[in-house]
Amino acid sequence: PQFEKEIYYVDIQENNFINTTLIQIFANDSDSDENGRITYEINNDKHNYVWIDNQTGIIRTNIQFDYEEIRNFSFNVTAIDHPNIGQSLKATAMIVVNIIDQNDNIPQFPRSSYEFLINENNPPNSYIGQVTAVDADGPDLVYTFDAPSDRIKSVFSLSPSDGKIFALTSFDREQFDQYMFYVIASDGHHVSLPIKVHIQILDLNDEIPRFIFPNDNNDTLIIDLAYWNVNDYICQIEVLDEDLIQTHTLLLIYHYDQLKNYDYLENYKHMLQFDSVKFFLDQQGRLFFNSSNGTTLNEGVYYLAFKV
Ligand SMILES: [Ca+2]
Ligand SMILES: [Ca+2]
Ligand SMILES: [Ca+2]
Ligand SMILES: [Ca+2]
Repeated sequence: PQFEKEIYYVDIQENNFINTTLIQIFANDSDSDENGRITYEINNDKHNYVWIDNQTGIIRTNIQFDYEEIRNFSFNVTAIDHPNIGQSLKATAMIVVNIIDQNDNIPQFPRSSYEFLINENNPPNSYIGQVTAVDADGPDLVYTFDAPSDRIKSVFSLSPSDGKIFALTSFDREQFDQYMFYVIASDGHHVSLPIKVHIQILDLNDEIPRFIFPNDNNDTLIIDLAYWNVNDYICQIEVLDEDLIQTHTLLLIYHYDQLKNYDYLENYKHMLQFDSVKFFLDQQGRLFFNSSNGTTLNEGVYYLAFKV
């Protein structure tokens, strides 16, 4: 017997049905009758992926192929004649099977949520982080926001090809300290489940502390000596610093020299007399009369200055 070819090449799409016909092979034998009757066998088929009809030479699949598991395989087939007398004669051919990829996997993110941190006051177009999905069919995925708000679209950009997230603008933690949005990955046919991206804006010391009390419109306390005890708490000096980390220090001013950048007061210097020694501030910014140095409060006006 003699095969038409030494090697047969066959393509088959993955996800085939079992028993799909791969190919029909044919060997010629010029002898007549039984001398020329041929049967076929598969040799060295360790994997058992296919089976052959030994009369017709039709080779069919035993399993459903998965391109992501196996991309090609080969095996040998033998054609045997059946002589009335003497040894049977054989011929061998090789079958090479190529499995063709289908887009049969959905892109998947390894995590359902991501958290990224970025300092406020970043320059525009700063890189924040990257989200990456995997797809067993291949790496060509497109990343997009999933139903983003106008605000998210105006503040973040997402690189479609690699899932990199950038800040379009500079963040101010004192305005918004976190953002949340969803990202999906598409392979052109399947879309991943949305993943949650949480972006936290980290604080920098960029806010100037301000006095809430006293202030320009409210800077005087009236105490009635008749009802007031010398050890009583007087008031809270209130300072607002919108930074998360409170690094400011509140001081009671004793001398004009402790003030900086107050040159405009130069002309009033002789008038600036502070009664600070009669008072003290505790760590919490609460103001008390300083009864420890034997001072007594008399009727009159006392001037205090604070610095933060
Ligand atoms: Ca595939
Ligand atoms: Ca895919
Ligand atoms: Ca800020
Ligand atoms: Ca800040």
